[in-house]
Amino acid sequence: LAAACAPALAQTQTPAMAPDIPAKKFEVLAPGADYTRQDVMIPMRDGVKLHTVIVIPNGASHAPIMLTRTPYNASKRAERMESPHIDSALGDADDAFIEHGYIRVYQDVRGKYGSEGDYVMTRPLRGPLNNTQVDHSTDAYDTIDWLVKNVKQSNGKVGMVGSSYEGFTVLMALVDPHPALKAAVPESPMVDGWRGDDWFHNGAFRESNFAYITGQNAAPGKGAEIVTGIHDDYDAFLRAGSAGDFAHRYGIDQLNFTKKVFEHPAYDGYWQHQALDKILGARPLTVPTMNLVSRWDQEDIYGAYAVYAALEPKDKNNDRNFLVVGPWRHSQVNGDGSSLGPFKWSGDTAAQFRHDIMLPFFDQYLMDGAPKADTPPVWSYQTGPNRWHRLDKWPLAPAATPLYLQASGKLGFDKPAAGSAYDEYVSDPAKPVPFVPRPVRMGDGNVWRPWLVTDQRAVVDRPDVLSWVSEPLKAPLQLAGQPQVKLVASTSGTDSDWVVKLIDVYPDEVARQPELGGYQLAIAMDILRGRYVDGFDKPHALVANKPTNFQFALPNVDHVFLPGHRIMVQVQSSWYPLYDRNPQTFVPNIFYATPADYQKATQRIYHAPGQESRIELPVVK
Ligand code: PG9
Repeated sequence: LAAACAPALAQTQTPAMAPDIPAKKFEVLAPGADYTRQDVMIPMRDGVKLHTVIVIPNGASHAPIMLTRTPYNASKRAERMESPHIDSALGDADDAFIEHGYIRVYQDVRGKYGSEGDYVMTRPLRGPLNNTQVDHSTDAYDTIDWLVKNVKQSNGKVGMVGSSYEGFTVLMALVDPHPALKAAVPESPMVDGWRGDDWFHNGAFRESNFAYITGQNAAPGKGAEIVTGIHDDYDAFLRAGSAGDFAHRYGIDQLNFTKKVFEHPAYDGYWQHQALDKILGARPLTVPTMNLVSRWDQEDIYGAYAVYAALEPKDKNNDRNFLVVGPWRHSQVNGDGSSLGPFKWSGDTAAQFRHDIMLPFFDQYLMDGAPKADTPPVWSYQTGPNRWHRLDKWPLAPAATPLYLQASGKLGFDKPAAGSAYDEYVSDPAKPVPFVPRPVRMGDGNVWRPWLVTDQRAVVDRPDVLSWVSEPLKAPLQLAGQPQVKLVASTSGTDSDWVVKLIDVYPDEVARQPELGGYQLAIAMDILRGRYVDGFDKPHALVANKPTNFQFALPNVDHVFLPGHRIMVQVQSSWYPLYDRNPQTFVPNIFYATPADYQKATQRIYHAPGQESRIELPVVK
């Protein structure tokens, strides 16, 4: 009866059961859009295709191309917002390129996100470590070749930019570069993962990497997260034991990259053959390159200076090799650079760089008919006075002015007198010094990103942290270069870490910003794993209780200690859990140290005639 009463079905062209999800990718129309986006698969010389997003502003013609090759999902980089407007779709980092009508290209590196092929972490160059026919240098070459032949709106000139891993891919493109690659800005590039970039610093392993390694290697797309169920990373790592034990407990040791790291704890061929400063230093410099790094770069503070130094002798006409250092944390150049932690700068220093320095630099080489840019050889933000300055070279001064540790916690430019010969502390691996106040949350950006400017008062009173401090300065003291640590120290164990911090102690009261009263701002700090005292590829046991010269460089500084401020040096033997603990007993491979290897040790820092612990400062006279 119901069927008999139902109205007759109208005749339509779309049957009720036609599938509702189209077979062909659906594109929403965006009337009024000011750009088009193309997703293409670009073939490499071995047949593997790489997913590439090309964003072309409407009306573009003879436009330059700006390329970034990323392991972090190319699609997302052109999707800040779903928007018909190019400046909403691309990120802040691209504001300058949008302003001048660049074609913006993002590509997934091989094996990540939309790209085919095998992913190998920071894939080494073809050679001793890579017997395939492809690397990031060939992939960049093949990509650029395809872009200039296929993107009809371009003028055939390509620039490359990117930070960190993306800075590494910029540098790789400079190895036998494609002739259409006309200028490059590697930002905080990962250059040498052992000496002082992501994985180790002077042989001490950075445990923050475990989260990165699982995030990056567990899957071609977004990887996995480590789930410890422990709020404080300090506890999570300490309860596990060695770095190897931690990796095993959470299954991270199944990943090949973890295995590679664990199998190469020293600076052997695996790391040496990947050191990009050495690789680039051995080749001609043809592409104008602006090396950029952040002053408080918590991930890659080493590499940009090393590449700049390796290329500088080739830059005979001062027109190929440049250096920019801003008052930033890692990659902050691509966001808002007005402040870092409680420190406020002279406006948005990152936007100042992007618009006033980077854009004219790229325009000069990429934009048809653009004027020559007024690019300083070195553009550096001097902290203390807080201002950019243009320099002819870097460093301005050699590390030639010793600042001596003295008795009674004093610090000064006079050699220590005879008397008390050393200070000592007990370093207990069961209670390592936290690198930031607990609870330690390394995955929290608010903790991790600005951590290098953390107030060092957080640890100054621990019995296992020693400090030496100068009188308040009567005149400004300008440093511009790389301080060198020369520590005369002994341990009652047979291996030891040495952490040394150079600190600007603010006056007791800072009326303009009261929270800075007495602040202990580290302007340079780093760690040395003692077993490498005679060479990074020559680990050996230390002789217990023997005063030994431990030497290493601190990160570069461009800083003025202002009158009324004091200089402080802090020394400690752990920095946890950012750096894995030294068991203080020599073992062949610290990744596999057993609980019994972790022993308390008495550490002595000498300040006696003939045994002068000091930091040699690059003082500008
Ligand atoms: N610092 C990150 C990284 C670079 C290269 C290798 C591993 C990590 C990054 O920010 O990309």
